[in-house]
Amino acid sequence: MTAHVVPNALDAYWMPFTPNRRFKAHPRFVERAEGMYYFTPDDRRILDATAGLWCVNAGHGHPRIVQAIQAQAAELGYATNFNLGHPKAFEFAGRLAALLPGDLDHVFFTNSGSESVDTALKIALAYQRARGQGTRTRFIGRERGYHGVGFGGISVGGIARNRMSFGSLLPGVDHLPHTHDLARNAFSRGLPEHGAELADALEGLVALHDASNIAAVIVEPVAGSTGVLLPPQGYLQRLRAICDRHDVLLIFDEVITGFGRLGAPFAAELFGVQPDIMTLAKGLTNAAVPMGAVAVRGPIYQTMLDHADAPIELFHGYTYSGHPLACAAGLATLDVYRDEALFARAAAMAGPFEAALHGLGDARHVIDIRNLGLVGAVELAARPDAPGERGQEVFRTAFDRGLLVRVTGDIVALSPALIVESGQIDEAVGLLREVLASVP
Ligand code: PXG
Ligand code: PLP
Repeated sequence: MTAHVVPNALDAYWMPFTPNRRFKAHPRFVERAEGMYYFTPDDRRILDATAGLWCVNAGHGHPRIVQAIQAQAAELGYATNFNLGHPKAFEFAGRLAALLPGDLDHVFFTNSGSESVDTALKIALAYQRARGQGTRTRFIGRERGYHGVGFGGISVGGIARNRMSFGSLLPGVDHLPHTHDLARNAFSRGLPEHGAELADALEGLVALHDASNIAAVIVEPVAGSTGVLLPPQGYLQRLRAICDRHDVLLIFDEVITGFGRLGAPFAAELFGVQPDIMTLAKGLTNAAVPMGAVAVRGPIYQTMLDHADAPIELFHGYTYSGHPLACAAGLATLDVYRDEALFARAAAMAGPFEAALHGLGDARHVIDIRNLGLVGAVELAARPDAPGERGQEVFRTAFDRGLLVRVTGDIVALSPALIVESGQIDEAVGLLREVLASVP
């Protein structure tokens, strides 16, 4: 399909999270993008129902963000943030602090969600030590959690394939049970009714290890990567209460749920649950320049400044922390979210999105549909003896028909940019229905 791409030229690039042999035998390319659409080298239009990879929340190639990056590249392309400041990093941190819920008022910059997660875990350990609770070194993650691909992230993450090849990982990590329960909650609209009690497993782990050994619990408020697993009603509130009872930090990984995805600025606000630390990436810069961030509550930052035992309070940082292009992109992105009222728009489109998605309830292979804000999933029955194959075929067939979806196993996830129009929702769902009918 891409005449001017020579097959041998594909060999050098070891593609991430991709079956390289299969892809290179049947490659698929996009060359440019605008708004809700990608365009292939032969100029076919692909409706992007995934906002890139849950990240291009303001749509592709937003002119204000493009312009900000271009201007910044010409003015200051790079400056280290170690012992040297540039204004936009401070401005961006301040804008984020104002936007973030509660007293999440201090922001550490990274370059990805994975780096944000590993940074958050390190901050949790250093903070516990700084406040005289250095025995609190254990972490608690969750089955089917995705927290990126750093050693910390795969350790607290709950995906066997992301862990099994990589040795002994971080010691001292336990996992809560995941909350996905089709037997009780299939075809829920919004938050599922059953399962808040699954949070009580945290009490069990505290009883086993004693709170004095536990640094933090980390969860995605809504698990994205493993197939849009929604928290049961009351579940996150219960987790928060148990963390409070035992003085354990609660980290929300909002890499996907942040910046309007759920129809509120952050999941923490939608659920009314305040985490102690929040990890961010993706929508932070509309993915136009890679960037991540970790936000912490005032007392954590203050404790580090007051009690950490060296003039440098946190021995941690990246060459590209606070990169000027990323800060410029991030500032422009926040302007766009504000001026186009995109979080409110996501909330307004959530109803039409839910209605259209649940219209697929009678489509072939479908065993569940679930949704919240502008994220949704259609779970398909797996082929006996070939789990994931139907999903892969749906992905390829959809792309050939002009629709980009995200597929995890046999779960099709949709997370359109917050600029999506109702006609585009209908188009995406209509195409998906045709694809499901044509894939055996
Ligand atoms: N935490 C969460 C909750 C994420 O969703 C990361 C951390 C890591 O971010 P980086 O920027 O390091 O990739 C993510 C990323 C998928 C998929 O299959 C999702 C992500 C990444 C790759 C694939 O849906 N989310
Ligand atoms: N490896 C080497 C040899 C380095 O010098 C550095 C940074 O100076 C790194 C890794 C870390 O790179 P980054 O700061 O981009 O994460």
